[in-house]
Amino acid sequence: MATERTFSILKPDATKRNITGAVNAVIEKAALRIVGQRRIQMSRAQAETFYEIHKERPFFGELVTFMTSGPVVVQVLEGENAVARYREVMGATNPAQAAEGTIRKTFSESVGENTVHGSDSAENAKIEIAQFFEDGDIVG
Ligand code: IDP
Ligand code: MG
Repeated sequence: MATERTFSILKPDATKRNITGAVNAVIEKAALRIVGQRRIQMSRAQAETFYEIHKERPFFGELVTFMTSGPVVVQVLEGENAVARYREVMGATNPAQAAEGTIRKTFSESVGENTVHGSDSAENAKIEIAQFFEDGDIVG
């Protein structure tokens, strides 16, 4: 299995509750290395572009409103099989269905406000990283 990178967001429910360090501890314990990290306020346009794939879904408006409701932390994570590994560490989209010990099971309060984003493929990881990071801001 090769070392790869994935894109992560600590969502506004995480910054609001001041638990970004606690979430990062879970990420690092899972042998994922935070090689890029920046705290930003996402604009509406950025959130709409980022979640474009969901624009026909009934929760799209709610999702964009949530993602712009406060600061987020955008991250690049590096490790063995990082895309799949991070999806495992995050847990199911709905925290009620997430496995014990996952970030969403431990920290999330609803399917919408579910604390973290992680890319679902290596191809999307590249696209998502490029939306928020310059090459020089990732130091592996
Ligand atoms: P994922 O984040 O686990 O990949 P997706 O299905 O790609 O899940 O959905 C993107 C995001 O949209 C979720 O993380 C969550 O914040 C939000 N979302 C997904 N399903 C619902 C829903 O049924 N109601 C409200 N928000 C949702
Ligand atoms: Mg997704």
